Amino acid sequence: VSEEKPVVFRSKLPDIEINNSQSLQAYCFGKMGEVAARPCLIDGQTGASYTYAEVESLTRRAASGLRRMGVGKGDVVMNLLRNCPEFAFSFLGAARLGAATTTANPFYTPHEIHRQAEAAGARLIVTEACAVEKVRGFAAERGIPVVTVDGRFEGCVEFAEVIGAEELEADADVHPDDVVALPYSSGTTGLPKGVMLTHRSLITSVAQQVDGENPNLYFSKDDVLLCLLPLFHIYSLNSVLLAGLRAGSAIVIMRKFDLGALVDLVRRHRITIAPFVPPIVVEIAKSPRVTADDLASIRMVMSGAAPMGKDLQDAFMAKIPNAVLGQGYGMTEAGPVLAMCLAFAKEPFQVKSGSCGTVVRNAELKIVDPDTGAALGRNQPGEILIRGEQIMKGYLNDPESTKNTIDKDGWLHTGDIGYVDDDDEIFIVDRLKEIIKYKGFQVPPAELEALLITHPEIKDAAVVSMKDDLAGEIPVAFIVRTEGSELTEDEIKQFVAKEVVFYKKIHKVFFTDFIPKNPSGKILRKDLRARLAAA
Ligand code: AYL
Repeated sequence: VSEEKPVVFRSKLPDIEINNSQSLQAYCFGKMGEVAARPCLIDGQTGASYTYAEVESLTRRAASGLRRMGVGKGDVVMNLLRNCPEFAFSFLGAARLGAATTTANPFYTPHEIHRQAEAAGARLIVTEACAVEKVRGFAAERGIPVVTVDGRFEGCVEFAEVIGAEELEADADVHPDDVVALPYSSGTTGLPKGVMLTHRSLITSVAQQVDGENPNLYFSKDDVLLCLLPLFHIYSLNSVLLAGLRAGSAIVIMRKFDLGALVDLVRRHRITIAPFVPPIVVEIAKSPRVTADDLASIRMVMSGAAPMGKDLQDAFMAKIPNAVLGQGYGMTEAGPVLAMCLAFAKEPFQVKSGSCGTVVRNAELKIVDPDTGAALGRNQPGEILIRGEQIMKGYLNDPESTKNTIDKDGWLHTGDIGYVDDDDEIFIVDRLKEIIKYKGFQVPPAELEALLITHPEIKDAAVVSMKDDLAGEIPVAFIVRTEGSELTEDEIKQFVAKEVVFYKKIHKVFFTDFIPKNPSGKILRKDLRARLAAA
């Protein structure tokens, strides 16, 4: 009798019971009895430190302030912020009201901000000096109040005022399927869409990481987490802030990346856990300014959001011999974590360099042939699918895209190509979807193409990724000019740069006579990437 090939992959850790019918804030502060007086958030810039009891109280006060400004159940608040404690107060305050938070990069251009605020139906915007001018006019036109965390600006309300004296007496009743976070992601195709993450999905995702007798991602009350990655991105919001709160760890908030400041914070606060993305790992690995001594307190380095190859992983480990270095694999729509390095477990497993982890517990993972949909066995690369209560409820106001991403059996299609090896470790080898990842940030080609063809001298355009040592990938454009046009590469680059955040800039332009497309008009990106490889 031949043994049946396993087609559904599971964690090596047993499933646990997850109480995901409570509210996200109740879950995150679930261990208040043990941690009330311990440090919770530390502002790396000012040194201000808040205990768990203080943070909980501040989120109740933020809730009553937001309610006074008109925020209620089912509403959306936009956090347009770099990392700061107020991000957490506002996010959890809104959650207490039964409202959701949509997060965006404060360095977005006005156009990018307005588009998201509009699509998400933002009722209030919380922002800071660097973005105030970009939202003020838009917000005034639509009667949306603007709150600022770092100073007084005409027509805006200071966050300190929102955090009034009184606490919200009781949280709004929430249903587990109510949306609490609304990050934007373009998923496997097209423009950015609102990803509806519910109380149930985020509780499940955090529990899959840090709960249980042998948590997959072991954070303890004695750990000090570095919160350097932007909280407007789901990686940091979920795996650093929410997971850190749940575990009762201290979280040191860093506003912007700088190697010197990073070393200072690690030394001053004895940071034990450092969540990074590959470009930061590269920079630290390469910098002679950062020594093993500087990083001595760190026991765990996480990397995610983009591929980290074996060579880089090995080079970095030489610099930080006493720490475990591993990867998490996530996708905003997946809640976001699909897989986590099992060497991060309380009772760690042996893992291989270059792997992006093993599927999280309480979830199922499948690898399928992208053409036939047939499930594949071990060591065979195919599209990665995930199922479990952590995945998104769907895209906001977009049932069509939702249907194309989550199939009728509840499997979420990632658009990533990978395989599961004999030890249940996942290796990502390619990407089926069109998204470009610049230092882990999403660059949606469809957005840049739509922008490019608004230029009167551009007849057709296609944007694809090109490999880059520093950023991982960079966006480059193939352009068909209109008859007689002498539009230059620089003019095209500038045209785009004016309209988009820095990481979506076009790095190279290739002029061509036509853009290869299939009969239904879909751009054949593989052909274009092949042209790049041949060039
Ligand atoms: P999004 N290795 C290779 N590619 C990765 C990895 C990884 N470790 N992680 C993410 N990606 C790619 O929505 C992959 O193509 O979310 C995936 O579909 O901005 C896409 O990035 C998703 O991009 C964690 C660790 C969250 C990672 C994340 C990733 C969130 C990025 C929580 O603990």
